[in-house]
Amino acid sequence: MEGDGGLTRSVRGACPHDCPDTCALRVTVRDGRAVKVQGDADHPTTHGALCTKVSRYPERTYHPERVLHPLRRVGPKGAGRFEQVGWTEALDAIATRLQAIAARDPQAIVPYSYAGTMGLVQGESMAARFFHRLGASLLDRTICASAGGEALTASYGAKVGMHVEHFAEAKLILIWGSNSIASNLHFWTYAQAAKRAGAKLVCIDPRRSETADKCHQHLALLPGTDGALVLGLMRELIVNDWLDHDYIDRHTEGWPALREKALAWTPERTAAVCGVDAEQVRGLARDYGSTRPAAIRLNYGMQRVHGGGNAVRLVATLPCLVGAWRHRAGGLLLSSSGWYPIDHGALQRPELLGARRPRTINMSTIGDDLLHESSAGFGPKIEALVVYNSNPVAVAPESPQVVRGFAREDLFTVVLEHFLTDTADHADFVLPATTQLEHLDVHRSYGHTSVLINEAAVAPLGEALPNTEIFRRLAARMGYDEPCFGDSDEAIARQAFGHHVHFDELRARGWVQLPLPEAPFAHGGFPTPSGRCRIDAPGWGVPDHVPNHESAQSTPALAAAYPLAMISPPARNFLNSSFVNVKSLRDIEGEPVLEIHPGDAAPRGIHDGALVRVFNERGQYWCKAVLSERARPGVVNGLGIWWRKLGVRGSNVNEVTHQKLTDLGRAPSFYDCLVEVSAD
Ligand SMILES: Nc1nc2c(c(=O)[nH]1)N[C@H]1C(S)=C(S)[C@@H](COP(=O)(O)OP(=O)(O)OC[C@H]3O[C@@H](n4cnc5c(=O)[nH]c(N)nc54)[C@H](O)[C@@H]3O)O[C@H]1N2
Ligand SMILES: Nc1nc2c(c(=O)[nH]1)N[C@H]1C(S)=C(S)[C@@H](COP(=O)(O)OP(=O)(O)OC[C@H]3O[C@@H](n4cnc5c(=O)[nH]c(N)nc54)[C@H](O)[C@@H]3O)O[C@H]1N2
Ligand SMILES: [Mo]
Repeated sequence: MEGDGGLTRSVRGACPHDCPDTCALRVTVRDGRAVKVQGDADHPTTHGALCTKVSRYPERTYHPERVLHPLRRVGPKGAGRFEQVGWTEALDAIATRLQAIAARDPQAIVPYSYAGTMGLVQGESMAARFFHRLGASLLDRTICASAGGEALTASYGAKVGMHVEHFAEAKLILIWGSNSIASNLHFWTYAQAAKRAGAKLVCIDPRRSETADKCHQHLALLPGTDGALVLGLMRELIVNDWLDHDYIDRHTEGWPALREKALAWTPERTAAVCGVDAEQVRGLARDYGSTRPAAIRLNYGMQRVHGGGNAVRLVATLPCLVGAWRHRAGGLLLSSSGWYPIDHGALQRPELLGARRPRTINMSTIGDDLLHESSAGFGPKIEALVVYNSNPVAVAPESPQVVRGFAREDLFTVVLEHFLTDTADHADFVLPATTQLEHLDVHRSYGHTSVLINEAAVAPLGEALPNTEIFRRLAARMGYDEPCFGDSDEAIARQAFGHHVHFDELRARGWVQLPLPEAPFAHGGFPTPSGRCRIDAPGWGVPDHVPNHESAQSTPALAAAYPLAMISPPARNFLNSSFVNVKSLRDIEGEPVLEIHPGDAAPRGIHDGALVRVFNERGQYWCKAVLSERARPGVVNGLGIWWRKLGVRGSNVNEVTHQKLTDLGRAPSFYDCLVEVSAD
C-alpha cells in the first residue's frame, strides 16, 4: 500500500469473478471510500487492463440496492418482502432452526454455493468447516466446468495446460468453444499478438461471435458435434501421416483403439454430422497437421452438452498426435487450476465429519432435488438450504422446477448476498455479505498461473460481514468449539497454499508466479501414473462422439415439435447473473435478446426487434429477436443469464433448459436444448 498523507491509498486486490483472467487489481481509496478500480500494470497477464464490468466494481459495491442489514421474510415465499432485523436475532433464529432439523437428520440441510467469489477464503473454507461439523449433505459443484475438468483429468491426469503468455508465439491458434473477447479478454491480447506476427486464428463455435469476426476462419458447427469434428480431423491426420509417431509412442497410451474409431470418420461423414463442409474439415486438418507451433484455447462453452466430456478428451488428444507439446507455444489450455498446490484439507477440514458419510446433492439438479420426497435412494427430503456465492434461481437449469422448489413454504432458506437476487427473494433470511473491496482473500486462477492476494480496501458497508465471519458466528451459536472455528481470515489465507507460497512475499508484491516448466509436456511427464497422456484411460475407456440429449438425430420426434437448437452463452457485460442489476452495464446490453438467422425468422413471421416467445415442454421465456447471421441456420443464441425479475415477464433463458447431465462430470447440458420460437 502507498499513500499521500493517509487520504489517498492504493490497495492491492484480485478480481473475485468466475473468469479465467483473475486480474490483479489496484484499488484507489480516498477518505475511506474506494473511488477507482484498475488493472495492475505490473501483473504479467492483467497488464493494466480490466474489462468494462470490473472497472465498474465501485458502482456495484456502492449500489443503492446493496443489502446492508440482515433481513427476515415478511411476505409469502418468493415475494421478496423483508423486514430489517439485528444480527443477533437473525443468527439465533437460524441456529435454532438448523439445530432442530439436524436433530432429526443433518443431511436434510444442504449448502448451495458456487463461484460468486473465486476466493479461497470467502469460498469453501469456514463455510465447508461449518457444514462438515454439522454433517449436512455434501454439494457436488458441477454447474460450470466438471465435464471438461473430469475429461482433462482422465487424459492428462489434472487440470493443467499451456501458459497463456505463450500463445503469443503460436503460428496457428484454434479458439474452440470460447468467445474470448467477451469472456477471456487477456488471452485475446496474446492471440492478437500472434496474429500480428503472422499466425492463423480459427474459431470453432456454432455462433459467429465477436471473436469469430476477428479470426481468419470460422467453423460454425452444430452444438454438441465437437467430438465428431475431432474424429474427422484425426482421420485426416492419419491418412496424410501428419502424426508425430515418436511423441505418440513415448508419451501416450491407447492410441491404436482410438485410431481404429477415427478411421471411420471420413470428411463427408464428419461434415454431415457437424453441419459444415467437408472441405472445411480437410483444410483444418491440413493446417493443424502442418503448422508448428499449433495451440488450442479450449473453453468450457463446448462441454455444456451431453457428450461434452468425451469431446474434451478427444480435443485434448490432438496436441499429442502432432507433437504440439514439444514447443512452449504448442499444446492446449482449458484450465490451469490444477497447477496450484492448494491445501483443501486445511481449508475445509473434512475430518470434522468423523465417521459420518453424508449423501451428495448435485447442484445442477437442484430443481428436481428440492421437489423430491424422502426415499431410501434419495435420503431425507431437503428441509433447509443455505445459499452463498450463487444465484441458483437464475442460473440453474430448468428454472420452472427450481422456482417451484424454492417456493416451498416448508423449506427454510438462508441466503448470504450483496443484493436481493431472484434467489434472495425466496429466502427466509437474507444476510448481508461483504464484497471483494471489503474483505481479505487469496486467489488462484484457471487461465494463468499466479497466486494473488486481495487486501480489504475499505471497511464493510453497513452491517455486512464476510462469509467467513457469518459462518464463524453461526458455528459459535451451534456450540462448535474446535479450534479451526477460531481461525481469522488471515490465518485461513496462510493455510491455503501452506509452505508452497511465501505469504509475506505475496502480501508485499500482490501476486507471485508459480514455478513451472516453460513447455510442461515437451518430454511427456503428464501427471498420470504412467506419465503418459491416457488416450484410453482405465475407467473411462476410449473417447467417442456422444450425440446430444436433444437433436434431430437423437430425438427426431422432439425435434419435429421443437426444431431449433438453442445455446445460451454469456453476455459480454454481465458475469453469469452478476452485474445484471448494475444499470450502466445493463444499459449496454439493452434487453434480453435471441439471435435468430433470417432464414429461420422469415417462416415464423418474426421481424427484427420483435418480442418473441421461446418455448418447449419445460417452459417459456420472452425476449427481443435480433435477426442476425451470428446465428447459424437451425441454431438460436439466447445471450446472457438475466435476472428473471429484470427480464421480460419475469423470465430468463433457463426457463427452457433441462436437468439432464453430461457424459462425464455430472454437469448440466445447458447448450443441448431444443426449442421453438414464435412472434409474441
Ligand atoms: N463477460 C463474461 N465473461 C465471462 C462469463 C460471463 O458470463 N461474461 N462467464 C465466465 C464463466 S462462468 C466461465 S465458465 C468462463 C468460460 O465461459 P464459457 O461458457 O466458455 O464462455 P465463452 O467463452 O463465451 O464460450 C462459450 C462459447 O461456446 C460456444 N458454444 C456453445 N455451444 C458450443 C458447442 O457445442 N461447441 C462449440 N465449439 N462451441 C459452443 C458459444 O457460442 C460461445 O461463443 O467465462 C467466464 N467469463
Ligand atoms: N443457460 C445458462 N445457464 C448457465 C450458464 C450458461 O452459459 N447458460 N453458465 C453456467 C455457469 S458457467 C456458471 S459458472 C453458473 C454461475 O452461477 P453462479 O456461481 O451462481 O454465478 P452468478 O450468477 O454470478 O451468482 C453469484 C452470486 O454470488 C454473489 N456473491 C459474489 N461475491 C459474494 C461474496 O463474497 N459473498 C456472498 N455471500 N455472495 C457473493 C453475487 O452477488 C451473485 O449474486 O451459471 C451457469 N448457468
Ligand atoms: Mo462458469
